[in-house]
Amino acid sequence: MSSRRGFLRNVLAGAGFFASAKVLSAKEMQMSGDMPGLNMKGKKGPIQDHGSPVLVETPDVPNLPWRMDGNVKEFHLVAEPVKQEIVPGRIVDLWGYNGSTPGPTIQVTRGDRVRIIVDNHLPEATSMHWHGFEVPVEMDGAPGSSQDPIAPGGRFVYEFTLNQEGTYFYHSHMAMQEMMGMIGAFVMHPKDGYKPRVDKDFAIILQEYAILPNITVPNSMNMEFNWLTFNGKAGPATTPLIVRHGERVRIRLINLGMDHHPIHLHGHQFVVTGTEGGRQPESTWGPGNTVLVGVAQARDVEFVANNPGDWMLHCHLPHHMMNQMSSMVGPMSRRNGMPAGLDMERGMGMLRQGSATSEENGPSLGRGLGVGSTAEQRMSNSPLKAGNPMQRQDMPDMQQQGMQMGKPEVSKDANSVPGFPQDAFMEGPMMAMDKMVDKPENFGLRPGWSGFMAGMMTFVRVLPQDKHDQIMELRKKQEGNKPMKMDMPEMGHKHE
Ligand SMILES: [Cu+2]
Repeated sequence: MSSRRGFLRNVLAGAGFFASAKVLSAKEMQMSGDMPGLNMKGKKGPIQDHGSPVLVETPDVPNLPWRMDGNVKEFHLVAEPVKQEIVPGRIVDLWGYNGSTPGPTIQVTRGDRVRIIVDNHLPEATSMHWHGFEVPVEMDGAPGSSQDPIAPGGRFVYEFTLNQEGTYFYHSHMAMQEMMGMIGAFVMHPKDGYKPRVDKDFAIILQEYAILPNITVPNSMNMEFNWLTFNGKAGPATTPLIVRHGERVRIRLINLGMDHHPIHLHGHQFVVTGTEGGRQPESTWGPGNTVLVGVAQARDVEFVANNPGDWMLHCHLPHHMMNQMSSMVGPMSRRNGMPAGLDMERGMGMLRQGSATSEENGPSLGRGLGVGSTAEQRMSNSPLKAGNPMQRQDMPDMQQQGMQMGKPEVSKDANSVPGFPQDAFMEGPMMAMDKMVDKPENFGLRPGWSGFMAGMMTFVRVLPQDKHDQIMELRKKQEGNKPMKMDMPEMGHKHE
């Protein structure tokens, strides 16, 4: 049996794993593209450290499989509408690739000749840009100037040789399509690993959407956002990064949206080792624990996971640590609530009549979720009723599904305190849904943890060997229950 590490080397060397496969349909690719445990190399593998890089894991996002055509690594991306569950029960209409947004992660090795077939299954034209790639201009994907846009139902075949390494990404070059989710990670591995080598390598794509509570389609015109995601999931639905105590870890952060995100890690200092332009010289690495990932940028951070525990990793903008934020929803969701100036639609900058550039809409369009709007008045959200006002009799389903509906902790004079309520009703035991987001990676977290996770939040779980292995076992078991899974660690098995 070949070691996982040996296997990984084969994968990275393009050993033609899919040599016998035809170009897969989007659905098949989605299934086969999920490569569980690929990067779970044994710590004591038989092969000594020769510096070969570890495969990147993108939690909640599959890897894109390829086939070898001669010496060309051939990938297939389908631009298409996707339905995505960003938190339990919240399924939204986004656009992405191969059934997912972010699209599947592409991984190649420096020097690879790469072909990417892009099919457009969107109702409008698109174009694929390879962000930061040093490729011939006709492969750049700039619509109108370097190529004709890809018509609906059309195809464009990109092909180039890559002599770069680092954290890159691909995205539609239609601006509004970017805001519908059309991006994916593109990792270019060096031929030999970097020193010091990392044991775990993760990628996280930062995205944001403005979606009214009562509909499923993002308002890509909006300037403020109420759904903030890591790899297409908002906390607590994000999947924690699982590492062993003592391992060296790399996290590749990629941002495509309207905001810059200061990403903060608890319990550790890290160094920024790379940007969207590749690896930085070691002489530039300085310690930090928060890295600002600007729009269209990538940042690689590395650290030694020397502090055991379940550590938060999150964007530190307060509004980016919340879900479905909208100043109008609270008051409007309660009977006898006080008027708060605007209804939800207008509060979120949605058009009710007229055009986007009309006199009445032009100046204010897209300006926010109601906060700061001219009609906003100073007031508390609404008086609390006697008894338990947050007992959600209207949501029996949620409770059956495991939403924990406990009593919020509120002081007796709460209503007389200006500013109340703030976090009491946005976070905490009221919003816990541990069971609804149950998965191996969450195993053993403190009960009620999920009530405090929202938006761009996840964990780096620095675990002792036995706990780590336990989670990996659970993960393996769960993968075993999935249909059409690929048994990646055992190279003898063929794709079904
Ligand atoms: Cu942020």
